[in-house]
Amino acid sequence: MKVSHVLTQTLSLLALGATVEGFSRSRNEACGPHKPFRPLPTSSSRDRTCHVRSHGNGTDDSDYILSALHQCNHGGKVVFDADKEYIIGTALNMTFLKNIDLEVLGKILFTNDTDYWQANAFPQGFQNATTFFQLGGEDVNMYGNGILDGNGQVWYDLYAEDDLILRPVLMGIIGLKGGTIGPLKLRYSPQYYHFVANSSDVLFDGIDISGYSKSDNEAKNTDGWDTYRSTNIVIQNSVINNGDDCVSFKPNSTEILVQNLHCNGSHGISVGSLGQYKGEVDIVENVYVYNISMFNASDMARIKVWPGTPSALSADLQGGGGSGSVKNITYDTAFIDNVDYAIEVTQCYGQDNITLCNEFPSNLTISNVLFKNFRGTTSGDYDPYVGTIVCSSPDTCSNIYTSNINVTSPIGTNDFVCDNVDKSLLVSVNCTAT
Ligand SMILES: *[C@@H]1O[C@H](CO)[C@@H](O)[C@H](O)[C@H]1NC(C)=O
Ligand SMILES: *[C@@H]1O[C@H](CO)[C@@H](O)[C@H](O)[C@H]1NC(C)=O
Ligand SMILES: *[C@@H]1O[C@H](CO)[C@@H](O)[C@H](O)[C@H]1NC(C)=O
Ligand SMILES: *[C@@H]1O[C@H](CO)[C@@H](O)[C@H](O)[C@H]1NC(C)=O
Ligand SMILES: *[C@@H]1O[C@H](CO)[C@@H](O)[C@H](O)[C@H]1NC(C)=O
Ligand SMILES: *[C@@H]1O[C@H](CO)[C@@H](O)[C@H](O)[C@H]1NC(C)=O
Ligand SMILES: *[C@@H]1O[C@H](CO)[C@@H](O)[C@H](O)[C@H]1NC(C)=O
Ligand SMILES: *[C@@H]1O[C@H](CO)[C@@H](O)[C@H](O)[C@H]1NC(C)=O
Ligand SMILES: *[C@@H]1O[C@H](CO)[C@@H](O)[C@H](O)[C@H]1NC(C)=O
Ligand SMILES: *[C@@H]1O[C@H](CO)[C@@H](O)[C@H](O)[C@H]1NC(C)=O
Ligand SMILES: *[C@@H]1O[C@H](CO)[C@@H](O)[C@H](O)[C@H]1NC(C)=O
Ligand SMILES: CC(=O)N[C@H]1CO[C@H](CO)[C@@H](O)[C@@H]1O
Repeated sequence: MKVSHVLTQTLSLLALGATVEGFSRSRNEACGPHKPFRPLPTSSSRDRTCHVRSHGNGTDDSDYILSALHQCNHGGKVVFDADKEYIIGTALNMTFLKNIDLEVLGKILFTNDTDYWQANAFPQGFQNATTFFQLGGEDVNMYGNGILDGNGQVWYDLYAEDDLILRPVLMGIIGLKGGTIGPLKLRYSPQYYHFVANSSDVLFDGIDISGYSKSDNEAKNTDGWDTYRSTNIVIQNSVINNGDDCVSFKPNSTEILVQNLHCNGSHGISVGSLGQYKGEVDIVENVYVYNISMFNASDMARIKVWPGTPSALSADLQGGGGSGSVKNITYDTAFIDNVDYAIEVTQCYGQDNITLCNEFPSNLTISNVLFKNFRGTTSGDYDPYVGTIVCSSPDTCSNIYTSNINVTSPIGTNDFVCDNVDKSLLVSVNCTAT
């Protein structure tokens, strides 16, 4: 039964991917079954085509790419040919794009020159994130089902030696207003697969993410998407095989719709972490997450907020004390298999000492959250618990609801840890511990 579920899901994703292959100019029509918070703008038509040349001998093709983009900007289509491999060894600032398509049929490979990229990748000012390129502007579509390969192995190995190295994000979507990204295959990102910042009205559709380390050094922080300072974003019909958040809503993500995802090996669909930086105000508001299949993960639905006082769990995981709010978040319809927690709400992120956490309640409030229609089985890692909903004080959370949560552990228990929340609103959840 499990197997047939996986097959059906995969087949339906393939079918959906196929319908966008021809590329629909109406981004809004391409969204389904739920529509975005605000209608997405329609793409203008393209009237000319530029093929990107490649050296074909391992030499950096960046100049060829930039010249094709300039030639076909304002109404054209740039094609990365099917039979070619393009090498990118230069950080590309592609924020000048307007009314242009990038059709990636072949493969784009980023060089393994970690010294160059650490010095030249674009710093994005959030969690030390840098990006190989920044793609932005207005009305930009990138599709074709070709491959972007981040050559991650050298980075996974280097990070194991020094966790302060700056690993580039594969897809930097920075300041994009109106766009469709996908179908595309993304492989071996050194860090997150997408960083989406300062962007609005963007649809991600038919993204296939995969890339594991071949050495003993894990591929870490390989989030599928991190959204930041962005609004009206849709992420749908995608398959994500990774080792960190499948999708993560970072500070100032609003009006985000996520639907029809198959996530495998991840940390779930996460709000946060938020409140990491003292003095900053983080807002995540109006998020709808629908129809997620979550396999072999630490969490399905997760809201992670730092406590009111700073802490340092490790060199690159430290923070706390920031303020803000998480409001109007819905997780509707989820199937889980081998997932540690179906639901995890914490305001003690990054802090192991619960006494200390409760002494300094989070400055970031959580309200109007709904989890409904969950089914499946956990991993058993937290037996007898299958979820935890814990706030740092009775005043920092309000209106957290659950309904139709039918999740059990492999030994048949359905216990939840619930604290500092109104348990009368937690319908179908078995709060047995505080
Ligand atoms: C790669 O090809 C270009 C011509 O496209 C040539 O100028 C360059 O020397 C070649 N580099 C190598 C390493 O073969
Ligand atoms: C990227 O290009 C834009 C213009 O398109 C420019 O305003 C911006 O400063 C550039 N950013 C970097 C980091 O070079
Ligand atoms: C980096 O890439 C070059 C060119 O493809 C290759 O010759 C070299 O072995 C690679 N280095 C590492 C450390 O993988
Ligand atoms: C986003 O825009 C703000 C304001 O213009 C700017 O300061 C910031 O560098 C931009 N990029 C990111 C990733 O926030
Ligand atoms: C999850 O990924 C593993 C590889 O790490 C693969 O063997 C397995 O089939 C995947 N499962 C699902 C349900 O996608
Ligand atoms: C997020 O939005 C809040 C409220 O508008 C603002 O105070 C804060 O500076 C923003 N944060 C970022 C990182 O843009
Ligand atoms: C809250 O989110 C829902 C979608 O889950 C949306 O329909 C509604 O308009 C949002 N509420 C507000 C006040 O924006
Ligand atoms: C960012 O990098 C600096 C310097 O390498 C380091 O001190 C800091 O801990 C890093 N911050 C994060 C959030 O990784
Ligand atoms: C946890 O925090 C409390 C309150 O600040 C403190 O008394 C206690 O020693 C801390 N425990 C550990 C293990 O650090
Ligand atoms: C919960 O799910 C199990 C199978 O996973 C099913 O047998 C049972 O009928 C479901 N219960 C409800 C109340 O939906
Ligand atoms: C709640 O959990 C307890 C302890 O595991 C169990 O005995 C009880 O049957 C559960 N209640 C429901 C309604 O499932
Ligand atoms: C900026 C702000 O609101 N800071 C407060 C965060 O919460 C701690 C206690 O939990 C207060 O001491 C701070 O003043």
